[in-house]
Amino acid sequence: MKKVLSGIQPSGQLTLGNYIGAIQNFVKLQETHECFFMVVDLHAITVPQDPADLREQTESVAALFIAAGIDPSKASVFAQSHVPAHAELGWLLTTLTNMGELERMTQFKDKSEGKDSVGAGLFVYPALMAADILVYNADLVPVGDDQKQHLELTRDLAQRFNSRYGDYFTVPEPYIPKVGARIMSLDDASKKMSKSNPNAGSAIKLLDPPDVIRKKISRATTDSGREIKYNLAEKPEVSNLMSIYSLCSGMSLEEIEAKYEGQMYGGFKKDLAEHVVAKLEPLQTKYNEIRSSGTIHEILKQGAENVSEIANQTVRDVKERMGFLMPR
Ligand code: AQP
Repeated sequence: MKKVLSGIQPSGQLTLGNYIGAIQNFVKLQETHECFFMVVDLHAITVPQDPADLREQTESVAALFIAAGIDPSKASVFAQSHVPAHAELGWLLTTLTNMGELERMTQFKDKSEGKDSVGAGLFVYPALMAADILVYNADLVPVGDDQKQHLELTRDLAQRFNSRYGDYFTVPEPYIPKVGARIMSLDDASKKMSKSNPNAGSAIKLLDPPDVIRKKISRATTDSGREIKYNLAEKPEVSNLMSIYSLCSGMSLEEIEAKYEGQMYGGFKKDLAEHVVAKLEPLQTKYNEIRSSGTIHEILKQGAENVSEIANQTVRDVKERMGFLMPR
């Protein structure tokens, strides 16, 4: 069975972008693949995190995985920091990574832009992401469009290791959804919807109450003109809302255009809000049940136990190949 690995940072409340671009695919893939789904807490600390928030968000992301339909009896769900082999392989791979490769990463450029001081962790984080994937020799990595460049680096590092130390790592493939790979901000369609964007109106959070969702959508930026037409170049804001509409309602973009022909943005936005509310309601109900059941710690513990042996073995193999004196 092919292996799938992916993770989400507990760096804020998850957004509709994280759900559509990533989690929905996790749920599908668990039926056909051996899956590893992580809450990547070591990645989250590449930007400052309040300790209490980090703990809460880690539990919350894991609960959202389960609420969205990830079944811990089918997929291993765990916290990255509970499996120390990730950090150890991350260091080994950092030493194989060139500065120039890291400097080219657009996510680093975006996240460091305009900051007086930028942590070194943010810079080297793509090597840790490579370790997350390679430590299980994953074949497939379901991610949104924004992670494509990091995955390219992972592939390069796997190939570099294999050519220096002999064939060992599987070179993983990205699995990027055809629709929904990049949901954009509600206030600016040139930026992706992000959980850490400080402007609350920019993102629909998975746990937003219905009235908050309605308000955010009614205030979402729309392009000048009136037509409800999908045209990314000329109408990026409306096109983004149409994508969300399509993904939440199951209607095609053509059907949406036909339904709102000759109408203005108001009615379209109102209906869109109801589709988003309906999509998130069952997820929110399930989430509340899981949080009050107190089972998340046990699920994460079990998940880490399931995967630790594979991860530890990979680190032993890699160290042996690299020439470390192994303890006897
Ligand atoms: N807007 C998006 N549209 C589609 N997919 C998205 N993803 C993130 N934003 C969108 C996908 O969600 C997964 C989790 O990503 P992450 O938590 O590791 O970090 P990220 O990509 O940096 O996500 P955020 O929400 O923007 O987090 P912050 O604000 O902390 O940087 C990935 O598969 C990603 O592609």
